[in-house]
This record gives sequence, C-alpha cells and structure tokens, in this order.
Amino acid sequence: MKYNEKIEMVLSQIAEVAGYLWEKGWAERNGGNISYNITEYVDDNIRTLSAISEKIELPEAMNALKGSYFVVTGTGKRMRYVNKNLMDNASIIRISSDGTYYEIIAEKNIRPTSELPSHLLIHNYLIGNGRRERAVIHTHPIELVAMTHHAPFLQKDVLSKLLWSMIPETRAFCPKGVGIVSYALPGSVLLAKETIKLLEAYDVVLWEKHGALAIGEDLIEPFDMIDTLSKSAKIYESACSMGFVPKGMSEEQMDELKRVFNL
Ligand code: 2HA
Ligand code: ZN
Repeated sequence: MKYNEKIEMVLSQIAEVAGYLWEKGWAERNGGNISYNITEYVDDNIRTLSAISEKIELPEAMNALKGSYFVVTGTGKRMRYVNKNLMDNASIIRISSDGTYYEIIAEKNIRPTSELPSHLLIHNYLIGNGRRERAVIHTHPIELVAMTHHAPFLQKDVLSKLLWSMIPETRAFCPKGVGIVSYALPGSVLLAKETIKLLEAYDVVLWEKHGALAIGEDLIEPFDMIDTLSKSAKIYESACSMGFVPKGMSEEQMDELKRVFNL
C-alpha cells in the first residue's frame, strides 16, 4: 500500500531500528517489539480501510486511545525480517471508538506482538497525560539484561549510578537513568502497569531477567538511550573481564557534568 509521507517516515524508521536491534544481537528469534502511534498522521485513505481481522478484545478499556491507530510489529515475527519486509511482519491496528477492542486494518492479518498489553497501556498513559512520546520499543540488550541478574544492582538507583559513571555520554544523554521492574510474566498487564509507574522518573525501564523498554517522540531517541546505557554496561563488563571492577567517574565528576551541561 502507498501511505502519506509522514506514515512512510514512521514505517521506514521502524524498519531501520529493527535492523539495528538485530545487528546489536538484541533480537534473538522473535525477541523484542515496536509500536508507533500514528493517529495524528492518519488520512482518509487509512480512516476508510475496513477491518481485516475480527474484533480483538483489549485486556481493559483504554479511554485515551479511542479511535487511535498504531503500527505494531507482529507476534512471533523476527526483527531481521521486520527490517527487510516490514508489512509482512507488522500491521496497522485501529482501536474501537469505545476503547475496548481493536481490529487489524492493514496490510495483512498479522497478529500484534505478545507485548501488546504493555505497548497499548503505555500509549494510553502517554496520551492520557498529554505526553508527546509516540514510539515504544522493547528489546533484549545482552549486558543490561545480564546486570539485572545481580541482586545488588536491583536496589533503587544503584544501576543508574553505576552506568552513568562508566562514560560521560551516559550521564549526559540518559540523565534520568534506568528504573527496574521486578520479574513479571512477559506480555502481562502486571508488567505493563509496573512499567508505567517508572516512565515519569526514568529514561529507560529494565525488566528483570528479560529486557529493556523505552519511549520517545520518535524511535531513534529511545533506541539511542538503550544503546548508550548498553555501552556503559559493556564497558563495565569489559573492565571486569580485564580482571578489575572499574571504580567509575567520581560523584564530583558526575556533578560537574550535571552542572556544566544543565542536566
Ligand atoms: O516479542 O520480546 O517480551 C517477544 C518478546 C516478549
Ligand atoms: Zn521480550
């Protein structure tokens, strides 16, 4: 199908970022998923499309999403193929006018990701709170996930401080750091709700022993956040494998960055 320029831009960004997730090694098999709220870009070409699926009930009514449109990657679909052939591996869905169910409207009847509850509940929260973020990304970054296997790192803000201290970039570009959700079943509403609680305070949310989730006004922004934190995690790992635990930048050095760059 041919879409307008704005939607084509969204689609090409999803394909681009899906490629990065695969190249990074963060997207084994069907790991990870992406959604993008395109409601403000939708024109009559899309509005008039009829449903190609049955009505699929949402886990709860999403009042802020009534009549909204999303591009979502498909359940069981591989990021490496999302990159190559997006609309064989993703679909456009429309939320009903009462916010209780959705229908797939384009292009093929590709069922949305198993993490749809998290994606849609997060979009519902974002729109409901007047926030500007429209993109949600979930992926499995190796070193960050490894760090969530270590109980001391799960204490409040321990991991943020450690990751900030590995390289100035992380302090500068992830100024709110990482929040951590205790292990919860993938795809569950509980996982979604616990994630939403942390979205205000943190740049990226880590799901214990599972992955990362981030939001942004576009997809590049949350990808970059996860990538930057991941760089810090790799530096930490690299130092440890050289036989020492890195001390990291001092509090004073990090405060100086905060002061100079107004973080
Ligand atoms: O899409 O990553 O969390 C598969 C997953 C589930
Ligand atoms: Zn996952």
